[in-house]
Amino acid sequence: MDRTISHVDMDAFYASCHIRETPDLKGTPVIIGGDPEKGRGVVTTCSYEARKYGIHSAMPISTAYQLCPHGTYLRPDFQLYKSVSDNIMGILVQFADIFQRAGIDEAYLDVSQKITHYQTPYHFAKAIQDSILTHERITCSVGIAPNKSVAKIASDFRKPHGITVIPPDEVLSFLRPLPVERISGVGKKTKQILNDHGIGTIGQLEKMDVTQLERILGKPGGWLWIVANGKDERPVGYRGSVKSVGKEHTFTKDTRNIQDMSNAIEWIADRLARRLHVRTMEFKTVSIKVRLRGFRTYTRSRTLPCHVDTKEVIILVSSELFQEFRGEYVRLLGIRLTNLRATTTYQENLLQWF
Ligand code: TTP
Ligand code: MG
Repeated sequence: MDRTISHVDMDAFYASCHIRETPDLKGTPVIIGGDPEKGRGVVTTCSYEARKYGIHSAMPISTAYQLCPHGTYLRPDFQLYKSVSDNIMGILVQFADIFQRAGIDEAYLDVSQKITHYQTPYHFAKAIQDSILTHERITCSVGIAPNKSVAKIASDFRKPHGITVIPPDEVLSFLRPLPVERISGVGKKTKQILNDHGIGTIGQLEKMDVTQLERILGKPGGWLWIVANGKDERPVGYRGSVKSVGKEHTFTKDTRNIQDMSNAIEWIADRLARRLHVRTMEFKTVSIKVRLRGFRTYTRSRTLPCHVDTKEVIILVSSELFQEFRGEYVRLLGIRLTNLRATTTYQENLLQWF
């Protein structure tokens, strides 16, 4: 059955994060890099206005400065990028049947079901762009195609703030004229080897004999042939070996105040639920860790009848497990979720169990 896959990639991500914090920078050349004051290091990324001056990633800052002395040169702020990224992933996951974060500013979404609720794929892509722009003040580019590698090439096709939709019967005609380096993973070296063999476009890759390609490039040759022929069938999904997610809170002063406890539980549950959502995972076991005054530490767990992913369940179960410690002075409270698995199926509403 045909799938519909979307790849979403933020435009000039690091630069866009700074611009959203300082709106006066909007529409101006903004360059993020190593050590701008001393003119050392390289450009990490830059706004599209800076790209007009010929500035690009990996260029020495000193060269960038010569090209555009009036640009704004900023040091990276990774905490900012991480928090904006988490928020964006939280939005994107809601548009996906299956979600996969693929980097700080990009994600793959299997949208085969969800997209059918929209008038056209274009409207769906526009809804994603509008939602991220409204809530996070960042523009992004969206590709929609029948598989991951084509969706990725498509999202890059009309940057910035672009939408490119490639229906199944247009995959090959879309790919054919593009240079081989548009395929994710084809760097300078691979491009050179292919060019040396007279292969410049994806269309030429498509027509090659796969065994000959493997002779030239080894195993990656076979993979490039699959991509060029629109036959990438990799599923969207989080590939990682996360076994559990947990978070702890240490109170500034030992407390037995019930409100302090429920605030802490709610805060931790919120963080954990978000972490699960960006990975599209669900849990079955909730454990709490309680450290009382005098460093006595206890853990309690409960395994639920089925997998779930909601914050409300984390709060309910943790609060119940905490009951036996009511009245004690608490120093630290932690919650851990285990028995994780990828969310692929419709979730039962577990709240009915309580
Ligand atoms: P990219 O998505 O490759 O680049 P970008 O978002 O800045 O620009 P584009 O509009 O072309 O997508 O990478 C995302 C972020 O990752 C980028 O803002 C900075 C960081 N990055 C590096 O740290 N090193 C690098 O070599 C590249 C390419 C990006
Ligand atoms: Mg990007």
